[in-house]
Amino acid sequence: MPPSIGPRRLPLERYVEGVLGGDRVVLARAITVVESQLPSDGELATRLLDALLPHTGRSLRVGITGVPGVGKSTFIDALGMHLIRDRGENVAVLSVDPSSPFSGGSILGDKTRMERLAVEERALIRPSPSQGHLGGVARRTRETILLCEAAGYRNILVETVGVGQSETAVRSMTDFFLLLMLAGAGDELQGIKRGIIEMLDGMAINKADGDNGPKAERASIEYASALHLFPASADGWTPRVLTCSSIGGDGIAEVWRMVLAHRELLEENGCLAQLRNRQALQWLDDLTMLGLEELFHRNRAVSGRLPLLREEVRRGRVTPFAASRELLALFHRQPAGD
Ligand SMILES: Nc1nc2c(ncn2[C@@H]2O[C@H](COP(=O)(O)OP(=O)(O)OP(=O)(O)O)[C@@H](O)[C@H]2O)c(=O)[nH]1
Ligand SMILES: [Mg+2]
Repeated sequence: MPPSIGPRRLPLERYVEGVLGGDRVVLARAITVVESQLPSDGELATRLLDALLPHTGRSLRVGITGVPGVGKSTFIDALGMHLIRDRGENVAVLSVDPSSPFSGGSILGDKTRMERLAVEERALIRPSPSQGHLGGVARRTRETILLCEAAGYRNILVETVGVGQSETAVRSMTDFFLLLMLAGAGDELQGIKRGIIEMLDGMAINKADGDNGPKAERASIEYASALHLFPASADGWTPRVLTCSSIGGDGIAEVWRMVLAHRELLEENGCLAQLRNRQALQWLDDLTMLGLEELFHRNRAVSGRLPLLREEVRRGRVTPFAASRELLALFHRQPAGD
């Protein structure tokens, strides 16, 4: 095995020791390795994850979604402070934001919305990897979850900023999926994709403060009855609807109690182990597909031909079917042709 490659990389053992010892600086550097798109970091990242894997899986992983402005960042700040101050625990906050074109992703700007958490010793806030498409971003978030777990973070909150596919990705790597909603914004459940409703374990109507309080209560009753129209999930859990105020702090502890109740149920009925198995299998599939995709795009023959073929398809001279067959044939002839 060659020693670690590239500038400013530590030897593998230093990362492993540092992460397991909860060293935040080393953890941050380890995350950078895992997020790196440099081929030379790939092997180091794999060995690091292999070494740390036995120390993962013990945290509570919660996915949090909701439309822009619903208060996700403010909610995470309040929940994080509850975990730290009231429960004496620690928390890592990650995000999946494949759409963000800005380096650092949106959570960086969000730190202003997580002002209390941002200065907490026991909180780690990590922005979304800013490059790449959803598959790559999701892969790196999943691996960052594992690094945080190995570093001793007991609670991992993953904010999804995108709407649509990124929810599915986050669902596949978390244990509890929470949707934040507003009372009276949009026409109740109709505005939300049915797919998202089917994925969630809980809903919290945020901004239940001031004049909005009674409206939020009414909305929670409506949402709860609407949720009952969906088939019960196989793990025996019935999604609950609560109200909260991320600014005032009311209801935040109750939301967390719901997450804990869900965890307890899944531990008792054995579904947690199944869930973790499903997550591992999903991870395997994602990694494999991603690896194939990378190989494909790195392939010289493919990348040389692709722009021309795209143009031909655009002009209607070649069918997409024929073009894709040609590309796959090129790839098939020499899969490692880079
Ligand atoms: N009254 C009230 N305002 C809130 C509450 N939670 C958040 N807000 C306000 O709502 C606005 C949006 O909050 P954010 O936390 O940035 O929302 P977000 O969902 O993270 O938004 P994006 O990151 O853009 O998707 C801010 O002005 C917050 O101060 C709440 O519980 N009550
Ligand atoms: Mg936000």
